[in-house]
Amino acid sequence: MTTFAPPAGPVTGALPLPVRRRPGFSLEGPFYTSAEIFAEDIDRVFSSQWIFAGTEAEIPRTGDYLTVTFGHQSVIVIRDGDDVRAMHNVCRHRGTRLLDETCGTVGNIVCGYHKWTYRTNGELMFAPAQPPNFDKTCFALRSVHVRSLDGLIFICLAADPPADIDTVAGLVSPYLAPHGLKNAKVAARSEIVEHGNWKLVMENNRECYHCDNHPELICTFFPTYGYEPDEIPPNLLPAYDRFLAAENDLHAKCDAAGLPYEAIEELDGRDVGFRIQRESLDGAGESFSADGSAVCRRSLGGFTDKRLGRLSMHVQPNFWSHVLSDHAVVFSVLPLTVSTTVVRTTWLVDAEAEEGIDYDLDELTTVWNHTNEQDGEIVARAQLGVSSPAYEPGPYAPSEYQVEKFCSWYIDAMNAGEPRPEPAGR
Ligand code: 3BY
Ligand code: FES
Repeated sequence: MTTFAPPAGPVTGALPLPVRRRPGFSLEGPFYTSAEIFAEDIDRVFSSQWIFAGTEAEIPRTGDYLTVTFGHQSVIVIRDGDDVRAMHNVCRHRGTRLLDETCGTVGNIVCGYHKWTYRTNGELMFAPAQPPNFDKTCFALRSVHVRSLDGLIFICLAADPPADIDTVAGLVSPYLAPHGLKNAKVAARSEIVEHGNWKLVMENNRECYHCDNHPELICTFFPTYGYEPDEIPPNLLPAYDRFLAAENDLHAKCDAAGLPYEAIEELDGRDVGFRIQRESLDGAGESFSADGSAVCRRSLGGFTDKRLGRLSMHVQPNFWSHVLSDHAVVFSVLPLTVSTTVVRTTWLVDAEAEEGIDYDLDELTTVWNHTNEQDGEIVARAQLGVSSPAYEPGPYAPSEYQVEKFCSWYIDAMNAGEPRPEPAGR
């Protein structure tokens, strides 16, 4: 638990360390508006902790790659045979950015400037017109630590990444493995730029206090998310009754199928703050759709029962996901500038599922496309408000406890993180 020392004044200019906040209250304005704090966010948080990069399903064949770009960092995540590798997107000749696209396929990685050419394992294989004694082995791309949690790829740029990831991998595997995400297929991707600081994007995701802004989502996502039973507001009591009945049904199914559903929640106080839980969905209980029925005819994981709710996983600082019986939707949040943030959404279906036969792309993506757009507007308005001199931190409601945990994790990460860490590898 952070001990609250009243801030001496607003945090301005160079970052005074340790950073502080008032527990239970939103962060002070400069955390969302200061270029100096943004630079520290990139170095102390995004370059020091494990961050979500994408899914193995996006890079099934050797040479398939993703780029993950945040602040001044850019990383290539690439398939190399059975391995997933990650390396800085920085040429070892004179530093040029190597790959510009967010995803694609290469035979080798060729720098556009002077054609230094790297294998998919990062080794330099060709550097034109160098002297005979030039030692290519000294100029492999700088590697970045990478871990796949049952198909969800996390990277860490620190030389010595938090070891916590192994514990978390073990805890979440029984939940994730049955869905076979590694062998899923990408049905759709979207990338939007939200006009707000990345922390506003994450804080918004961590609560459902605002969920009446999401008419499509709350057709199936119970808006009682985050509330204790005795805190349910009167207008949500009918939904809560449906939720309790749906939970009973789900737990019976999961017990019969041997699927874990209990929440594991360690969102702060450890390096890899995370939460995983299987929860029921409203309506038909199968998927994100207007009536809750499945939007893909093929099951993701070979389940015969479609009414398996949503397996949801959150990892600090930049990830959330929902894995359903018919598809999965995963999100990554990548800070671009102090007031702009990329939100990537990827929809996965079974590898054998065929568009137009098993699923309709619009039906599959409509709920989260609408929800993302609505959240983008919320975040832009939040950024405007916190940028005003009139803004002062306000109190979180009890159902916003995961926003509190996010902020607590963030403050701890800022205070623990190393400024400008040396990249791992050679
Ligand atoms: O985890 C999620 O995706 C949801 C969506 C709305 C609020 N949040 C808790
Ligand atoms: Fe890449 Fe010269 S900077 S080959």
